[in-house]
Amino acid sequence: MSYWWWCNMIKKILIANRGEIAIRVMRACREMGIASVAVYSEADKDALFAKYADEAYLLGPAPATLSYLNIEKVMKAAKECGADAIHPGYGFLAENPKFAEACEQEGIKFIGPSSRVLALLGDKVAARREMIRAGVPVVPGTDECVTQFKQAKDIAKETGYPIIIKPAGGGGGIGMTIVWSEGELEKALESTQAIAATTFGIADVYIEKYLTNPRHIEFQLLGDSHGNAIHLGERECSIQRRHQKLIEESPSPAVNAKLRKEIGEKAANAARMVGYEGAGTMEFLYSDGKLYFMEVNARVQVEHPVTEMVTGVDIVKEGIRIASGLPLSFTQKDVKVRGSAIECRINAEDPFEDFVPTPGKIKSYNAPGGPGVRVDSGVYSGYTIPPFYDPMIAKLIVWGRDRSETISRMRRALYEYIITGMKNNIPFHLAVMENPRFVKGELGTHFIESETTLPDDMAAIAEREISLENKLQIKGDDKKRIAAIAAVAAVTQLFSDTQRRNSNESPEG
Ligand code: MV4
Repeated sequence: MSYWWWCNMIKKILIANRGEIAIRVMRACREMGIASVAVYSEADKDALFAKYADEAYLLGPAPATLSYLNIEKVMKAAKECGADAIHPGYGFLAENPKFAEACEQEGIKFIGPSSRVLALLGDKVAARREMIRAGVPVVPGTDECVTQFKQAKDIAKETGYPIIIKPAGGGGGIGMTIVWSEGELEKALESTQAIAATTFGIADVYIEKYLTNPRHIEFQLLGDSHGNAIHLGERECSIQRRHQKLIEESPSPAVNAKLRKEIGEKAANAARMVGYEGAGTMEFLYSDGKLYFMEVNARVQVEHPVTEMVTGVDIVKEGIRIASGLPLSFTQKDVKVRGSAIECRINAEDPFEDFVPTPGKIKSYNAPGGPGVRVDSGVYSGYTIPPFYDPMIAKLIVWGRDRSETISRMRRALYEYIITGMKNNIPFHLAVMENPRFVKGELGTHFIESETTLPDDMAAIAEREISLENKLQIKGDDKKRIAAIAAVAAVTQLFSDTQRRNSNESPEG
């Protein structure tokens, strides 16, 4: 049964975002025969996404508040170009109910959930309550916001210490306080409320039992406007630093088919219950074999490609179909998780210097390829990464028949990756791909800080292996070049020594 003739198929999409995710959406548009419109800031004039689009509008100066976060400017561009829909990507305005509402009022389709659903899920206390109602297991704690010390004390007595106080208007780890004993509670409650008020404009906080070193596991969901909702299995995102994910994978080494089905179906059911439209993610903490709901991310996420690799579903295209009023193009029983996929976020940051951002000009660039390799990026050789936004250069995603093949393939792809001109975190990814606990799948949210050998491992790999970049004598910075010449000289020496030893003839002939 084909629905195209009665649905209101989108013809032109404005992408209210930048970088790789803007290109990801435009790729879907091109495949679907939909026109794409970029909006860009003065800092992004030369960015690939602004060139890739069929049309491009300058929004304003580099600071996001004057460009990508400015609802009026984005709406003006959308009206001017005659877009019938807006894709928000991730970050910026993606989960802003006011932005979704502005689209609804202008009759421009917001590709994602309704402003009502965004507001509900943006309130973390309301979202928790809704999930409890839907039968999703949540972390033990409150089902309403906590205002009084007495109230907090009673809850903490029930759950036991440690506890964590979280802002109701927050998410993503900002402004949370861990409390280890009752003595610290009153001060912690007051300071968290104060931080919540200044950061999110709402002083409301809630309390959960604090789980020590849990795994971060999230379920990918898709809901349509016909009351269907399905899940695409889970991703594990435990490898992160200061709430910035660095490596994600699907499936999680900790989740078996039974747990996936049980939690996936509960998550999809909850999405159906709230009337969720589009792509979304339900975040869980995993501890002692159990999954506990934390929050919903009402958007397409950075790490969505690992799910696309193992399920074969194009999540972005499906989101556009849903926004056009079409039903999901498949059912839950069509979904199969096949093989294993890992994503490494390649960032312009120095892993040897506490991951400080290193934006700047890319002198030369060669992305990896070959079997099972996907690169989602918005850069090119000669492009300068601006300092105003996040320093992600690319996402390197690989697929393999099993996790072990995926890890070998990732190591191979990282070896192929050439980015010169600025420091990047490829040495970090190489070290993790060799880490014995990572290889065994023993992960937790404190992985990076507890794997204290990682800095030495990074240095050791750089010493041991001559990079492809150095073999090709592509100029990085000078220090690296000198080191490379020395390394090549050492290997040449070793090689001739070995040859001499293995030869029957004496070196003198
Ligand atoms: C927690 C937790 C332990 N127990 N909640 C941080 C990000 C935000 N989405 C929730 N976060 C956490 N909530 C309870 N009850 C530990 C974290 C946490 C974390 C979670 C996911 C990924 C990385 C993390 C790093 C530190 C803390």
